[in-house]
Amino acid sequence: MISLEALELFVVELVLKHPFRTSFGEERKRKVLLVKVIGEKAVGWGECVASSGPWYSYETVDTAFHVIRDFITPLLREARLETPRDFPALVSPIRGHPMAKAAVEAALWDLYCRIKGVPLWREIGGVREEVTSGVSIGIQASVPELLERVRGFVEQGYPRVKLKVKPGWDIAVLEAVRREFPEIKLQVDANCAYRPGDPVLKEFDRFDLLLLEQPFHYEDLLEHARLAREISTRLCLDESIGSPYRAREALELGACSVINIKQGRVGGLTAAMEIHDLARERGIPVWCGGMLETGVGRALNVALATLPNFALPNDISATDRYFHEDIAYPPFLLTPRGTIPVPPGPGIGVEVDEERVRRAAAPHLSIPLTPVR
Ligand code: OSB
Ligand code: MG
Repeated sequence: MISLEALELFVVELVLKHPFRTSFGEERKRKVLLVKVIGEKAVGWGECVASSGPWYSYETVDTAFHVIRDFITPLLREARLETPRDFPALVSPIRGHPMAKAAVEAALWDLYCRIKGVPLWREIGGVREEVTSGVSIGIQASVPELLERVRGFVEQGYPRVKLKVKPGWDIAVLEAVRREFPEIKLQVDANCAYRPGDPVLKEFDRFDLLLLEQPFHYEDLLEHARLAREISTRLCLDESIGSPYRAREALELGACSVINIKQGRVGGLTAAMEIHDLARERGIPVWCGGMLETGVGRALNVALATLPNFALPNDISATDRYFHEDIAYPPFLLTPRGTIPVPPGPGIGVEVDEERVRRAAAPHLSIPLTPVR
C-alpha cells in the first residue's frame, strides 16, 4: 500500500524564452501548479498542465488548485491505494477536472516508483530508452520571422517541426516553409480554429504533412470524421480526446487516424495508457503532445512516450527550448539523433530544485494526509 503523509501544492511562474502564440492566444509566462506527495520513505512530484486561463481547456491553475485542495485530498486521506492505477477509480466521484486529477496521479507514480526503486518508464512497460523529439512553433509576427525560427530549430537538429496555423496564417505560410525546407518532417496544429466546409482544409494536402491536428471545435467528432474521409493528410485529434471514452468514440467514427496523447488532458497516466492500448489494437499510431511543461511534466511525457505505439515524433523538446532556468534537473538535451534520452534514475528520473520552487512560488500549501481523528 502507498502510505501518504502530506500533499503540498506550489504555484510557480516561469518566463518563457519566446512568447508562444496559438490560434487561441499568447502565453509569455508559464504559471505552473506543482504537486508534491510525501510518503514515509520518499517524495513524488507531479505537474499540472492547466494554464492560467481557460483557453486550451476549461481548467485553470486556480480551478485545479481548488479541486485538488477541496475534493481530491479528502478522498486521498481515506484511500488505500495499492498502486497509482487505483487512483482513477478513487477520484471518479469528481466529474471532469482531468488536469487536476492527472497532476496528483503523476506525483503518486513518481513516489510509487521511487519507493520501488524503478524508473517509471520501465514500470509502465516502455520499450525504448530515448524518444523522438519534435518542436512546436507558435504563430509569428511575419513569415520571415517564422522562417528564421524554423531554421534555428532545424540547425539545432530537431527532426520534426509542428506549425501552429489558423485562418489567414496557413497556406502562404506552408508554401514559404516548404520552399525553404522541402525535406523536413512537417505537421500543423489548428487548435480548433477552422469551420467545417472551409475550402482551405483540402489545400493542406499539397504540403506532404505528417498530420493535421484538431482543425474543428473540440466537441465536434462528426465533422472531423467527415473531413477525415475528404482529405489525404492524416487527421489527428488533441482537444477532442478528453478521456478513453472519447478516444473509443473517435476511433469508431473514423474521426482521426492518429491521436495526440497528453496525460493531463485525459485525466492521468493510467487513462493515457488505456488510450494508447485502444489505438494500438486498431492500428492507430499515437504521439505525445506537450503543454510547455517544466522538467517535472516533461519527464513524465518522456516516460509515457517510451510505450510501443508512440510511433510519430513527439512534442517533447529540450529544456532550453522553453525556459532559461527550469525547476528540475538535469535538463533534457537533444541528442545528435534528434531524440531525448530517458533519464536513468528511479521515478520520473529528474530531481526538483525545491529551493528554486520556493523562490519562484507564490502560494504554497501543505495538507496533512494522515487520517484526522
Ligand atoms: O495544442 O499542442 C497544443 C501548448 C499549449 C497548449 C496546447 C498545445 C501546445 C503545444 C506545445 O503545441 C507543445 C510543447 O509543449 O512543446
Ligand atoms: Mg494541439
